[in-house]
Amino acid sequence: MAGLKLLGLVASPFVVRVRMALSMKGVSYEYAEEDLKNKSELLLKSNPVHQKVPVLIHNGKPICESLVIVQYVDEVFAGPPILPTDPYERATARFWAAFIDDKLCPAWIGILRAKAEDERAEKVTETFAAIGQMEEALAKSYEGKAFFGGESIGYLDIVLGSCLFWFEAFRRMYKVEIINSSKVPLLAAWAERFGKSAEAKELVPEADEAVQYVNKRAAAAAAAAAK
Ligand SMILES: N[C@@H](CCC(=O)N[C@@H](CS)C(=O)NCC(=O)O)C(=O)O
Repeated sequence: MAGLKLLGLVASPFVVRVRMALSMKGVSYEYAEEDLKNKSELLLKSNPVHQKVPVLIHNGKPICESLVIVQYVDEVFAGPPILPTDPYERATARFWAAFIDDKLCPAWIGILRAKAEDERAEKVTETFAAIGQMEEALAKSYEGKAFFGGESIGYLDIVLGSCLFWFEAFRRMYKVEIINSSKVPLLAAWAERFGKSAEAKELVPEADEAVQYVNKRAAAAAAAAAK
């Protein structure tokens, strides 16, 4: 679509959310991959506050922050609703999306950034605690539903589902199983359904993408340290 451009990063779960939302609405757009070590002028100008991807630029106007962008896409483009239409269900979905971004994401990203084993162990504990709360949410608020969105994928599914390829990468890299079927059976079953969905198959990268990203960053850091 003319006038719609996404600044992104293939390995970013936050970008994957936006790509899934645009796809659910059947909207086409121009995609530009950013190099976070050498951010484009357009990114710096479009998101001067955080200087992060994703940024969606719609008719020259930037929209920043993945959850805000997904809600914007839902409001602006025709097609199936992404957020629930019922106000209470919408509020509940927003509550859990905020929980994912405020509690779960900092914990699992902390596993990646940890400089020492004890710090990593602390972040693993925090991640399991947050995942445990998501399991309770599934049991209480989403009982009997295939997805958080009901019979099909919706807002919370893309918010959490966009992180799953990183969780698989963690299983391979650190032997940490964030979604373990004996500890969080409902989430594990949901993750399996999500992974098999057409939306996920089309737009969620393989775990290899995350592993390669980590290896590339580690190699760049080692090269910088050796200078
Ligand atoms: N809360 C933001 C997080 C976005 C984010 O952390 N993006 C990362 C890539 S995964 C980024 O652009 N980092 C650049 C930087 O920190 O300099 C959102 O939901 O959009």
